[in-house]
Amino acid sequence: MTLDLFGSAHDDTDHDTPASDALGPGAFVLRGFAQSQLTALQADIEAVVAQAPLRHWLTPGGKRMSVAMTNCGDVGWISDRQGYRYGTHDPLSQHPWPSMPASFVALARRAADAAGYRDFAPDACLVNRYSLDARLTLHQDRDERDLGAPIVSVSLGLPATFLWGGVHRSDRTRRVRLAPGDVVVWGGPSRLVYHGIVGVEGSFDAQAVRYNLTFRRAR
Ligand code: MD3
Ligand code: FE
Repeated sequence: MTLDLFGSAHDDTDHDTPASDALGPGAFVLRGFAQSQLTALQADIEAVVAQAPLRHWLTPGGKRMSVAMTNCGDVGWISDRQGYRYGTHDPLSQHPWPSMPASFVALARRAADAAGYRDFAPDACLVNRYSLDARLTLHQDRDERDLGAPIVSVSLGLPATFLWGGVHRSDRTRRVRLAPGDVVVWGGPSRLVYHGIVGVEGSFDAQAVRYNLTFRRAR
């Protein structure tokens, strides 16, 4: 699949909602790209969580993260008093992380391809679960060995407000709403951009959460 991401050569005045927005150089929001697969993806998340439960990591400073996390794939992202890193085993069970469901691998590769990144082969999938009080403060993703590979993120459940900054922490930020089924691909000059999650949209009486799958080439 090829998206006409810049659309300069054709007339698209009859489209109210673009299929994709360029967030910045090398970064694209693919609106609704995973829409038809949300039910299947949710079932696969539940299977992963049954093997490796969601948990709140401690930051190196000893604070409990508000986002609950788990992993699947060859390596998983871990945080504790010793720091941030990727590891092959779940520290809770001491078992290897569950393997990445085929549906995850195929979606991540198809999305990367649509954004112009060929042959993306993620070896790590971080599963983030946001309840209404969860936040992810502005940060860079730089624990991966190969910063040349893109990152693909898939949103499910409640919508969220994503914060998109620049390569310096103090750069100005913009807010981007991420809805279920939206897929974002970040690479090239945008790979080290500061980003975060301001919060999710929902009412406190509903038992709803947001999930985000983040696919990376970590090793
Ligand atoms: C932009 N997760 O897990 S995904 C994270 O919605 C993380 O759970 C957020 O940031 C979430 O580290 C945002 C989008 C994302 C992921 C990696 C990026 C955006 C990125 C790396 C570089 C630039
Ligand atoms: Fe991040």
